[in-house]
Amino acid sequence: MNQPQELQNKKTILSAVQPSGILTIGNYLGAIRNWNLLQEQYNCYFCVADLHAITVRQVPAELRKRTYEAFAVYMACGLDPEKNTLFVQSHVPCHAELAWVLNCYTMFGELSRMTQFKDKSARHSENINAGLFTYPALMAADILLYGADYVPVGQDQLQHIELARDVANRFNNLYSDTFVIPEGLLPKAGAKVMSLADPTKKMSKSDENPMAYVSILDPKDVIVKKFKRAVTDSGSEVKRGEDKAGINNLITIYSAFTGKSPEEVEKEFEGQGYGAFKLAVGETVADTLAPVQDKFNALMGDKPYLESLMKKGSEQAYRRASKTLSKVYRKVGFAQVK
Ligand code: AQP
Repeated sequence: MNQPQELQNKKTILSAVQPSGILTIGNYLGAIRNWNLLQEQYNCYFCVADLHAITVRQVPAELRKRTYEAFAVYMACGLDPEKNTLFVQSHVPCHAELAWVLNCYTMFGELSRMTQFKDKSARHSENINAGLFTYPALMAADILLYGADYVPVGQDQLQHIELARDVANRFNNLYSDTFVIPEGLLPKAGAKVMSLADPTKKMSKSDENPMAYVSILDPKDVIVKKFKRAVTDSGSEVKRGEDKAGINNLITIYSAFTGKSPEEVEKEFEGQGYGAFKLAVGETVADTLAPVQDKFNALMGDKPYLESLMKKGSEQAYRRASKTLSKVYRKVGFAQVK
């Protein structure tokens, strides 16, 4: 099927979030909120990365539920299924297939250097599986299948994008131009939201301490309580500084949610203590998320509708992805019969 002219001229975007927990304000600020801004300008593919999620042990029924929830969160945050291709990764088999091929073009040494692998293998020492190690090859497949020019992500994923670029270049040099070389796109604010329990660590949806993260679906009282209890230093001035990781993080969050610069935030709270500031951050975040939560609840109440969109999205994604895969199979020398 030929693409309409307007899609042919648009650059392509791909991004994803793993349904490994309820999505957090880190995922929101680092990724999904910015996807919204891109959907008009680009040809966008957004997927729920369930294949990635099983690199860490999941409870099957929970994973299934989280997959629906993540899909509904995407839409509740404003992603329009008419303008974007929204799909679930495991519904498009090309991801797993290309990942296998790319595994054979990704070096052991490269994978060993990945920070996420080191962090996650330390956190899950009982289950350091091969999938956790080769995760970046699957992520490269996600990106390269769609010829993505840009991949909007939080800072933690830049290293994986760098690796996807290296693998794509290696493949292109060995054969001929096959893959578009992707670039990471960082948000202006909120590229790295830190844990509320330990502000030297990234906020993660799978953190075992629920006080460490704020989920997009947390009720207002819970959000306010989590910010009230956020770990900060012993000072009282709302001002950024070295050794003030906690307050720096809260200023970043408030600034990302309000659009105010960190300097403006410091001025707004001059002379007020941490208590007043934490309350303001909690209320602002909760009030911004309230309409998202309302839309989410409505969507989750209509599963057949969500499933019809998942199906449509995966068919659309498959059409694009299968073209890239068959090109790759041809280049590496697999016999193809019609
Ligand atoms: N704390 C964060 N600040 C800014 N951006 C973030 N992202 C994740 N955490 C933050 C961005 O969200 C997108 C999806 O991430 P993912 O779910 O695929 O994997 P992740 O980066 O490992 O996210 P989590 O929440 O930490 O998941 P778990 O706990 O399962 O490992 C990416 O664009 C990421 O940059």
